[in-house]
Amino acid sequence: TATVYLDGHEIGHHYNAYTPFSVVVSDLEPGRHMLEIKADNRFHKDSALHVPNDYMSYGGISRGVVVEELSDLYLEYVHVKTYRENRQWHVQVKAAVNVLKIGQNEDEDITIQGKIKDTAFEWKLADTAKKHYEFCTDLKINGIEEWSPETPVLYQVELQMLREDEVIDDLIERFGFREICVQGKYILLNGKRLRIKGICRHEDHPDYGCALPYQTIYNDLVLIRQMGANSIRTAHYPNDEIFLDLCDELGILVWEENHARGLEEDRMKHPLFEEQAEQVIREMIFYHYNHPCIFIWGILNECASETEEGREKYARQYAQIRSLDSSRPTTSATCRHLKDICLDLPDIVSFNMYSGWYKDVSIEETNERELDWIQKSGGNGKPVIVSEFGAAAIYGFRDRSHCKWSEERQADIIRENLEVYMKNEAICGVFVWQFADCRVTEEEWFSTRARCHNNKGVVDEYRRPKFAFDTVKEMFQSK
Ligand code: ADA
Repeated sequence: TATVYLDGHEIGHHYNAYTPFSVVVSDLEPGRHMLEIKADNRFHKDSALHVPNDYMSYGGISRGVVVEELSDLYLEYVHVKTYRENRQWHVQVKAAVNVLKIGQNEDEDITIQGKIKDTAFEWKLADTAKKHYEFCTDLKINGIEEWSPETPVLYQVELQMLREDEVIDDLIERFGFREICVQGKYILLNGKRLRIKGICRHEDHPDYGCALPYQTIYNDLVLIRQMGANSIRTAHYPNDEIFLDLCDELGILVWEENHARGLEEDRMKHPLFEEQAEQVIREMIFYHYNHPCIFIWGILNECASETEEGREKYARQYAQIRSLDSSRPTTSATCRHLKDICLDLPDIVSFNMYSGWYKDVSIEETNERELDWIQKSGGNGKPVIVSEFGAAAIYGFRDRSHCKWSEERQADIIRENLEVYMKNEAICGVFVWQFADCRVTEEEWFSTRARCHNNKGVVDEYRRPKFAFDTVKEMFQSK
């Protein structure tokens, strides 16, 4: 939770650590001012989402702070949606202008000029009688290169707002020409079937907590690309925009999800749950809309989707996502095996399964039973993703008997799972749990998490590869 003060007066308050927020202050006198931001990571009775968990809720300011001088009219956002119609690429550009001083520009000519490649467009602000104006234009663009993991080509939309001939604001955003569709049991990227070879990643590092600097994020992505992965799941919250910018540039597909992990029915009944969960979705989509790397919006990892109360909230959140962005499919990683009552709601069915770690069961039989049940319980004909599987290992612990917690056993279990999932035509993607070992909260988790870490990383928290790193690399690069 962040509280923002200017010259000692509270001007803003924001719950949740993972999504951006902004505060506009007008009529500020020129001169020196004091901007203070108070970050509070304590678990609190008014917090429905931040609870003791299998990841760390760090304190401190974990995202960038930007101070920007605005004119009395400013461009609030620009959203770019790309799609193809009869092989012709279209760009739908939506933007908004906010007016801080109503009626101050009645007789002035206010124009918003836009440009994508060599295509120009223009909007006129008829008056400044309202606080907020929205614009939308649909353009046909030729001669572009599509964005994909193989060719992550990026373009810019450039807006300028002019009062008479003076530029009073501009806004430049990057985007990519790509289109995500669900067709039967397949996810299509630009019309081609995707096979997701993914890994789940927490924002966590022993030197930086969750506030990883650019180079550290970049190094993670290089390692993940070396593994032959083409996708990352932001378990279990929206990620830093530096991460998303880098995934755009490196062509790494991202499943981004709202902030929730393992909230049972009683927690989903928290009086502030809906308000807080839906705020994360609103801010996640508002601020991350233009990133071509994001191909799926996820919600509510392993929450109470086996209950009627839970179903109602899942349904609300899927509907909210679709109302904010119709260009990306939805999903949720479930662990309510053989009892989930929400599989008819998302576009893609995803499940977490730890065959071979928590339960020494046949991976093949467990998978066949799960897939059969999904087909009969609302997921029929939909794409299926195994959103988590894996095992723990303590870095450097070798054991010739391959006992549990050894690097050998982790590699064995991951290999056996990938052999089953990657050859199954009903499964269009997998996400290994997880990239790096990460801190967990001591409350409620220390006893089952050696070192107060979730040790299922294929690299340890210092990014030192375990045997499993090589196993994932061999399997991802061979198929
Ligand atoms: C769940 C959960 C992950 C992690 C994992 C584990 O699937 O979604 O956050 O806790 O289990 O390590 O057991």
